[in-house]
Amino acid sequence: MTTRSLTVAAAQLGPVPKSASRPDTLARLIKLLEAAATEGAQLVVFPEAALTPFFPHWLVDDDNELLSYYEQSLPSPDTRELFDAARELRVAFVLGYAERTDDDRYFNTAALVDETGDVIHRYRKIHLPGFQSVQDGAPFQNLEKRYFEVGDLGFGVQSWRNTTIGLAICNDRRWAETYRVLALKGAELVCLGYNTPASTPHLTESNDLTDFQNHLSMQAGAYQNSMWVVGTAKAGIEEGVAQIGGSVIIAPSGEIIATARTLGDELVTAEIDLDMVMRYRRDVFNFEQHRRPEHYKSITEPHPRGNTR
Ligand code: CDT
Repeated sequence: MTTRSLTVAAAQLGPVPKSASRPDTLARLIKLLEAAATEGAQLVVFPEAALTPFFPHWLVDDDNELLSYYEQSLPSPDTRELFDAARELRVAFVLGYAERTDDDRYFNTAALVDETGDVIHRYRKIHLPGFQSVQDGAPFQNLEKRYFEVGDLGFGVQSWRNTTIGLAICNDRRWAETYRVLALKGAELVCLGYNTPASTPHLTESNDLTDFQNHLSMQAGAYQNSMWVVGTAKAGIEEGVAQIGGSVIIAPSGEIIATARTLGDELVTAEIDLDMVMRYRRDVFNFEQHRRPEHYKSITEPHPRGNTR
């Protein structure tokens, strides 16, 4: 009996400084794509906001600077070479980027681009962390709620080659609903990128747990929903903010089968057994047989002594 397998790669990036030109950054992505092709990868996952520094980490006063971080089309003139490389190498990729729409709406977006260079699926980040306004005294900001709208495309899935793919972005990975909705829609592989500070200014007690909680979230999501997860970091010290690495490929068993060792540009590649998804979904996580949503009662009314006092 043949198994369905796929070779996937997490293409971790080190910091992208403000001073880097788009062509400089794109050249790094293309280099990783070429290395992935050499290793036999069919799908490469780049980080969240892979083309720019993670600008929500500071207040951008200058409108021209702010607009320079968004892509108005994909491929844009600045990113076309990456799409051409994918077509030549016959490698698909997932790219996180800041999106500006034709009617001037702004989203934190990821696109799935197939091996012919066509965008076949798009996801706009739903769980935006951080704040609308500057937090005085914080060592760095997270102004995602200022620079992006909440994604309006829901959690969709896309059939591609021999599997079904779902996308998520950074903070989405911490929320159980992300994986469950994607799993219920049939996703076997979740691809996500992240920019995660090594410390959390408003929850310092978790500072030593950042790497642990990063993997915990994705491993739990993978296991509890019987899916593969590829998580890719933008790592290292970017514009003064230290970001974690730890890019991973995680099996439906919840096990990490490959992980990054550095905080720089690094490729993490593995051949994955897609049938493992069905083996787990036929048994422990047979949603049809064991899941009981009709018994969960109302989830819309929190207990009066709920989670915020
Ligand atoms: N980019 C992004 O979503 N970052 C958030 C920071 C929150 S800190 C707990 C993340 O979830 O990694």
